[in-house]
Amino acid sequence: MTSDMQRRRFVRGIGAVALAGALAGCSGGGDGAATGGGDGGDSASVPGEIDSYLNDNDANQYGGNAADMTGQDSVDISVGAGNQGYAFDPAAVVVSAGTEVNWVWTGNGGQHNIVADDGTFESERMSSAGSSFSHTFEDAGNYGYKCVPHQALGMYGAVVVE
Ligand SMILES: [Cu+2]
Repeated sequence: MTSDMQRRRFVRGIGAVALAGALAGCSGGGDGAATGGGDGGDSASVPGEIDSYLNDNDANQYGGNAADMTGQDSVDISVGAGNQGYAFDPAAVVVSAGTEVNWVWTGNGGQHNIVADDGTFESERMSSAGSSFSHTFEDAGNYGYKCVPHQALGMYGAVVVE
């Protein structure tokens, strides 16, 4: 039952994006439904559980909102962002179920990895620019993760799957 509801919401999200795209062409103004076409798009609110998780761990680059990346087949998150390379950018994202998230290393900040708190995904430690790690989120839920080498420096992030 839960998954039926989620599937319906997912389908509706796709429809809204397709419709918005058809209507808006490449104008992109307005405050309509999920546009999410490019980087740095709309922001979305963050579930309390994830907001606490990121605040409690002093997550770098987290300002209380998530990037709304719903309705996309795949999204990119930078690994090694910020002045010192100890951040994920965006630190928090909201995606639709079925989305592939690609973490892409900037080459800054030394060795990083991606480790989900609940063990759902875990990458190798890598440092070279262009290295990447992907995970497809099939199930709705809140997924907090961190870079183990830099967890004491606030290198935390989260993926919220709708
Ligand atoms: Cu790191």
